[in-house]
This record gives sequence, C-alpha cells and structure tokens, in this order.
Amino acid sequence: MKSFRYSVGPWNIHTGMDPFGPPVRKEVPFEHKLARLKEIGFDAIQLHDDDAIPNVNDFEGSVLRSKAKELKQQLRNVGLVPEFIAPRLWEDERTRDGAYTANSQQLRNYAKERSLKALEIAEELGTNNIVLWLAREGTFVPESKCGVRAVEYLVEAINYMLEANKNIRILIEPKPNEPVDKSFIPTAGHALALSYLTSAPDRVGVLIESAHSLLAGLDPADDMTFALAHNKLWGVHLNDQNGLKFDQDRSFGSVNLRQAFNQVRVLLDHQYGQEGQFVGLDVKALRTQNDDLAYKHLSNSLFVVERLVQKAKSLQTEHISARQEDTDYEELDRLIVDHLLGS
Ligand code: XUL
Ligand code: MN
Repeated sequence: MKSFRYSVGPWNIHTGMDPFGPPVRKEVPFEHKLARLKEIGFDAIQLHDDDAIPNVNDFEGSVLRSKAKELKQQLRNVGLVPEFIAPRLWEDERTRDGAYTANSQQLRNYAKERSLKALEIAEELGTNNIVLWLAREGTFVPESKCGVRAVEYLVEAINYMLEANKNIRILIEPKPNEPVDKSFIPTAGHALALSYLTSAPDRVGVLIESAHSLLAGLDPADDMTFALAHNKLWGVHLNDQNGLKFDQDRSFGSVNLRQAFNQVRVLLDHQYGQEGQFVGLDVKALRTQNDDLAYKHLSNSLFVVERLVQKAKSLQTEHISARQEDTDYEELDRLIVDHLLGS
C-alpha cells in the first residue's frame, strides 16, 4: 500500500543529452512512456503544454481542444490522471529576453497568449493546476531590466490567467538560477509574497522542488513547512542535488539522506496529499544508463520515498518530545542518525 499518490513528467524519461554531449539513448515515444510510468507505480502525469500537444503554437480553438480531448482519452486508457499543465515559455525564440518580463510588450503578449493555451488544455483534461516555472524571468545583466517592473509584469500575467479561468489555480515553482543568472522569483518566500500581490491570492500557491531550494542554499523541508504554514504547498518535485551547481535532478535521497528524510517527515506530519496533492518527482537518469536501465532513477526514487515513510512512521516520537523538553539536541541528533542507519 503506497503512502502517497505519485506523479512524474514525460521529460523525466530522456535521451541523456546535456549541454556538452549528444543523446546517448533512444527517444522513447510518448505512449510508451505513459505505459512504463504506470507500470512503475505512478498515478498521475505532469505535462508541459507541448508535452500534451506537440507544436502547441500551431493550434488554437476547437482544434487545440479536440487534441486535448484525445489526450484525455489516452491517459484514461493507461490509467493516469493529469496533475498539472505548465506553459513551456523558455524554448520559443520569442522568449529569449524572458516571457512575462520581456522588455518588449509584443513579446510579453505572446507569453500571455501562449499561457492561455495551457489553461484551455488543462480545462479539457480536467485539471485545475497550472505550474509556472519562471525559467527566463530574471537577468544576466542587472541594468537590463527593472526588478520592480518585473514583479508588476509577473503579477499582471498571473492576474490575466486568474481572470481568464476562475477555476484554475497557479503553482509557482521557484528556482534561483539556470537558465538565468539571477531569477526575479528565486525562492519559495518570493513566490509566496508574489501570490499575495495577485488579484486572487487564494488561487496562487507554490510547488517546491528539492534541488531548487538547495540551489538557493535553503533546506527543502524548511521551504515546504513555510508553504504549508500558508496553506499553499500544492505540489512538490522531489529530487536531490549535490551542492550549489547546475540543477542536477538526482534521484531522491541519493545525495543527502537526512534532508530527504526530513522532506518526507514534514509531508507526512502535515497530512500532505489529503486534499489531493501529489508527490511529484523531477529526476533525471544519469548519462551512463543504457536504454533499458534509464528508468531506475524513477523506481529508485519511489522506493526511497516509501522507505523514508517507514522511517518517519517508526520514529519514536516520545523520545523526540523528551529531547525537545530537556533540549538535549546532541542526543536528538544521534537518535535520528542511528534511526536512519538502522540495525
Ligand atoms: C526546471 C524544472 C521544470 C519544471 C516544470 O528546473 O524543474 O521541469 O518542473 O516546468
Ligand atoms: Mn521541477
């Protein structure tokens, strides 16, 4: 019996191409990915607008909607539900100066219109969740943009979406850098503060990705509890990350087991998932994996989450309370490490 409902994106099965080398594995057709993900134990699929409808720029109106309906049937046939749609605003050449925060009004308008397509796809698929990873909203050259105006543009774009569909809710996925040098919304704190500037703060929350918090020098579990305290933790992307480098999307728990444990512990302690939230992964297979072995990062991550659930549930809470009482935190530290080491 699984402890959470799990989700993952089709981009998490990939060819291993990186900025320094070509693909090392075959591209897996979308329908095969779906079947394999279901088999591994996932319940839901995360989708960018163009994962859902390839070349989404080329379609609109009833054609767009009928393609989304076909996908809905395809997902139903496999037994996966859609978790969210995310407009992919970082690949089109019109977003090279940013999307919602581009200096050109015409290009900002493109970003907003493209986002409406994500809303339409979401509506057809039957999900209310729109994820915004604000990939290119930031700077390399500080003088190139006004930070205050950038926040105003972001609020304007979010309000535009909230107004266009009164049922959707927006999950901001903060990340401090990559591909930009300095992001306008680098952390969960910034994302939450931004939510309160919008016209419907109750429909704007966050998705916390472990690696993104780590890249900001923060502890993912702390970002999660901060969002939980605001009742705005609506999604997570569990993975791992070795220090302040590029976004590594390592298998969950593979770098820092205690940090991974604490993410699972806070999710359990605060009944994450009871209102339908999914535990999402955003992990990449190492480039060394051949075609057949390029799914282990997914099954291993699920395995580690479930193992850590067992660890969190078997913690002797009375011992923790006693150490909180007498503030013997050295002993608390030892107790946790010993518990994680097992017998
Ligand atoms: C990028 C990232 C994205 C989002 C969805 O670092 O995490 O894949 O999760 O757009
Ligand atoms: Mn992510």
